[in-house]
Amino acid sequence: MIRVLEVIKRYYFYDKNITYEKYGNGNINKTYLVKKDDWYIIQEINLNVFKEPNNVIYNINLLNEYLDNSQYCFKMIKLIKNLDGEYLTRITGYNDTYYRCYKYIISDICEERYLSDDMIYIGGKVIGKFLKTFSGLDPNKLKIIIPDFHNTPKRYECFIDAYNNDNYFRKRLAEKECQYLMNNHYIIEKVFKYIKENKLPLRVCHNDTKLSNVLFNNNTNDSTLIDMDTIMPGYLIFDYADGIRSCISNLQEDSNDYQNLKINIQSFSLFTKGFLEETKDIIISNEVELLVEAVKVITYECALRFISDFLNNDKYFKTNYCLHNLVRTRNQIMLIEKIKEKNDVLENIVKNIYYEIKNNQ
Ligand code: ADP
Ligand code: GN1
Ligand code: MG
Repeated sequence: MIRVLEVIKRYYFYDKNITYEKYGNGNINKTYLVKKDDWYIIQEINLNVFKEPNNVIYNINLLNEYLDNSQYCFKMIKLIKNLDGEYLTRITGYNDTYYRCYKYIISDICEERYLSDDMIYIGGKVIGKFLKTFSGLDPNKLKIIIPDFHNTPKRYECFIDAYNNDNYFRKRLAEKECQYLMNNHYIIEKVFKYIKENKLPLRVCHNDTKLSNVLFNNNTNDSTLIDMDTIMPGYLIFDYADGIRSCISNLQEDSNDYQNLKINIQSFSLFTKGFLEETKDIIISNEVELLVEAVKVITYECALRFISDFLNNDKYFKTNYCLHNLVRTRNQIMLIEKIKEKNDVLENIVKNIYYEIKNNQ
């Protein structure tokens, strides 16, 4: 925490009455809320995850520059420079640490993170609008921040390695879940066949579109997409899918009450409607065809990532207790099962919404 004060001193808003506290429930970076007359967010970048913080800043600024010269009105967070005119503040010491700063954005979200129907619809629109806004920007101009981020077959290989090595003797606690994931590998086949055959366009994607990364404010244009660390070339279907994954369950992603997990079809419809209304002019039929498949893939991928981290002794995601990543895995496995049960219903909803939107054009 002492380092945070050192960081704050490097910004124009510092004075001796300033206060700061830990903030937010992101799984990766350390976030602090800084309060003076105005509020600010200071974040320590997780160097274990983001090996090249300069590349993260490069991508965020590239998108902001593109946006400034485009016809679209889209709200993205803007970085604040420190007193040396830099976007990254480096604190040297036994371990160097990197920080960045944003203005605090006031939003409608409450403590329990309850999402109303309106928010879910707007969430779909914000993520869809992001994809549309940057559809004219060549994704190859972006730096690759985390290679193979949504390469689920690679994630599967890492899981199998962690399982076989069992370096931390945790496999015995997760045998049932590991077997489930091995038996369900087929979930990813169709989507990755299309990717291998180049049937999906590479786009500028956000890649981390769970709805806690949207700050809601009444309508689409006033809501802000945050957590831009994983902006990279990617596939539209995964940005859709992770948004859906995060809003169709009645439970938080790490709830231990997963036996009572249910999915909300109304939330699925609302998010899909918002998303397709915004992407209708850019989305291609192969992408529409794979939307529901992608929801299963991304949920399966999350389960793989959580269990791999559990087997590797929790080095990646923040955890609050020993079985946290295992509970997250069980929760995602239950979500996969519920999505499978309703697969045909969900496919029909996507088809109907898409054709309705296209026919009204
Ligand atoms: P992580 O990579 O750890 O998820 P995020 O960038 O998503 O980090 O930030 C964590 C949380 O902090 C967010 O979910 C949000 O609640 C809050 N947050 C981050 N940036 C801002 C901001 N500029 N204004 C308001 N809240 C913010
Ligand atoms: C992480 O940073 P956060 O909490 O928004 C993770 C996502 C996972 C998500 C699961 C860079 O997102 O990929 O889907 O946790 N981000 C990174 O909750 O790995
Ligand atoms: Mg986040």
